[in-house]
Amino acid sequence: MVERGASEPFKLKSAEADHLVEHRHDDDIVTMPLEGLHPAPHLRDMEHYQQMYKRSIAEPEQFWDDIARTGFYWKQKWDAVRSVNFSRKQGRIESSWFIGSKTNICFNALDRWVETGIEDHVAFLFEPNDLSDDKSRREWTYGQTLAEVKRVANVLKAMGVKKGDCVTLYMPMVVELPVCMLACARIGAVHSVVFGGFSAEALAGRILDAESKVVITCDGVMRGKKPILLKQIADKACEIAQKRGFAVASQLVLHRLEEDKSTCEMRGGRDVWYDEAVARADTECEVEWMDAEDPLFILYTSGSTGSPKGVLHTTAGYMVYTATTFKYSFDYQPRDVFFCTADCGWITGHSYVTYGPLLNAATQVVFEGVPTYPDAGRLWDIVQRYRVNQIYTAPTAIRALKAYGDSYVQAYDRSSLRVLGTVGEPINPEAWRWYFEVVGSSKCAVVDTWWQTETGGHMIVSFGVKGMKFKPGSASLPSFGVDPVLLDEQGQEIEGPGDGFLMIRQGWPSTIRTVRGDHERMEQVYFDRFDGYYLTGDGCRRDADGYYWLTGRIDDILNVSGHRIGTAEVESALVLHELVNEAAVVGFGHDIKGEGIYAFVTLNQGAKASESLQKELIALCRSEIGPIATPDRIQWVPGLPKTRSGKIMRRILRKIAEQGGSVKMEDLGDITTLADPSVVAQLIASV
Ligand code: 6R9
Repeated sequence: MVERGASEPFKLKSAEADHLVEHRHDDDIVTMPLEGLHPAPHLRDMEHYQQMYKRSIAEPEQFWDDIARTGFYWKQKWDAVRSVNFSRKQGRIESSWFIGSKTNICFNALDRWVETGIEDHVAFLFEPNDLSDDKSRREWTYGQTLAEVKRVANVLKAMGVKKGDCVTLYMPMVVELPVCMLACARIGAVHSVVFGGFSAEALAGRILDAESKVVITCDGVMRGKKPILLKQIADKACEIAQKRGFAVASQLVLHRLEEDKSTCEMRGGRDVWYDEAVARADTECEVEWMDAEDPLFILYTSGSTGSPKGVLHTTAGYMVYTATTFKYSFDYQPRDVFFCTADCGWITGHSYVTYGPLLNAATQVVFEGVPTYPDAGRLWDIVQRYRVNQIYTAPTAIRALKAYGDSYVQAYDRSSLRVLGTVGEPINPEAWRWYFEVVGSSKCAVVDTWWQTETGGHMIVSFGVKGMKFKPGSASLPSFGVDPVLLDEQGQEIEGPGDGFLMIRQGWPSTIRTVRGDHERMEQVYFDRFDGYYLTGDGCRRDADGYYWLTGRIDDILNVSGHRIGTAEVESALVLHELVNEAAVVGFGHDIKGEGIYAFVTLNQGAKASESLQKELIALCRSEIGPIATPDRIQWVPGLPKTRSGKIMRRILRKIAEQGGSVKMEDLGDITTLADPSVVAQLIASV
């Protein structure tokens, strides 16, 4: 098997990421509409934001001490607020917060509220895939949620799960998913949620890496009109793990399909139905008091090299940061109804479905389906049905819905909305305007939130505060405790306006702690290139008003519909085919997805390109990774443009992917370092 080709070291490439951000202007300003403000907002105005922000940077320890002390329950208080080292020259990279304290995030999310007597307050409003499925549509109070969490926790204990063990969750977007996450947290188990769209191969890799003896899954789920048979995929993943010498001991299986349970194959001694086990389980379950830095979860995310890495977050810092950002970014107020459309398989679902909202005693909608089923009005039907105050979704969804026209929005009452949140990729101004004008009737704040799996919570935010000047397409201003820095190629800090690598100078409470099983990899990826800062992997521009404009990844990570996919992962899948010699994958501008996947493939001697081979390669990407990794285009090429040291010059491929056969040699920049410059003309000719 031929290994995928390495890339040149990352460079700022904002010009090539232009498709993400076309038509963005510093002086395109929309003032925060007064109608969209709560009468008693958490942030009174921009001065209040500035004052709090400045304090969070100047006196971070006092700032976070105040917030942590007043907003949470601690079994034991901390001895020191933090200990952070972002410099490899100074030693091991570390980030520890609320050192010496003991707490439990599940207790803070549930028991705390039930103990103050608000057990009847609604935590979740479950909205099923099918509009007419009234028997599944239900409310979960804080009391009911806590009771269910305790039972699930006891089931896990009975399966032998102990503090520190990892449990893999492969589930649809139903309330039982956050319930299972909280059950893990309650007993000190570490959860690893794997998005239900990942393949058996991808799931197996994550089960193996985490050494999960217990997997929680579901017979299947309808997403729109499509059934997804999760249990079958989980079984296949267990088989793959078994072949590699690892046995999954138990599967806890939720019953969600209409079909009779008997249609789902259960293996004796290993598989247990969730409802049956939970019904039998004890209703009392003490919480496990956790050290501040005890692991809470791992979440696998794509990197620019190798297989996805297990980003690890711990207990106290993550808890304090997600709760605080939820409150301020969305101005969440008592009795508001929040609605995040993200799946818990992504970090957004962790921080802003499971943890942030519950830590604020919030009420939120959990939606099982997709925004276009039964039609493109579904999200607005939900907004009207539950009188949603804050909606949080991704630019790719906004663009997709915009394409169906305004009538789907206008058919519903959206007057409850105050905040329109966005996350996942830069939002293009056209989508921003539509969100603001059509969805929000020019009355709501558009809160753009830039952050990452590794940062745990919001980092750069366009706060919907009185006096805020929104700039469509700019993530805008740093959140509390976040100190962004732009560096040039030489590692010099850029003062004032400029374009550079986006770095974060000082630690914030929910900084990535490590990559599971490989602290060295974590140090290398995020702290090696520029000593003393956290490397975000994004390029960024700061304008004269101090607003931040994200310009796309500077590494080999694609952002497809707001989901991270490493080009390396797709390339590794493609080269598994016996006829493929080499593959190079780049992104290109895609109207709905933001970025599409473009694969350049060279075949082995004698092999012939064909439509059926193309289908086989697509199937391979889907089975190795999942449908989100399906290449949009495959181009057969005689060779790849490589430097003399064998590195693929991806910028050439990106230009071709973007402009096709019309690309001109003179637009490609310096190609003299290529081992064989004649490859380029052949590449263009083969489009
Ligand atoms: C939360 C999440 C992180 C990468 C990040 C950046 C891109 C996310 C963005 C954004 C511009 C925003 N990104 N939000 N770019 N504006 N508001 O998406 O985490 O899946 O780890 O992806 O997504 O490139 O580096 P994750």
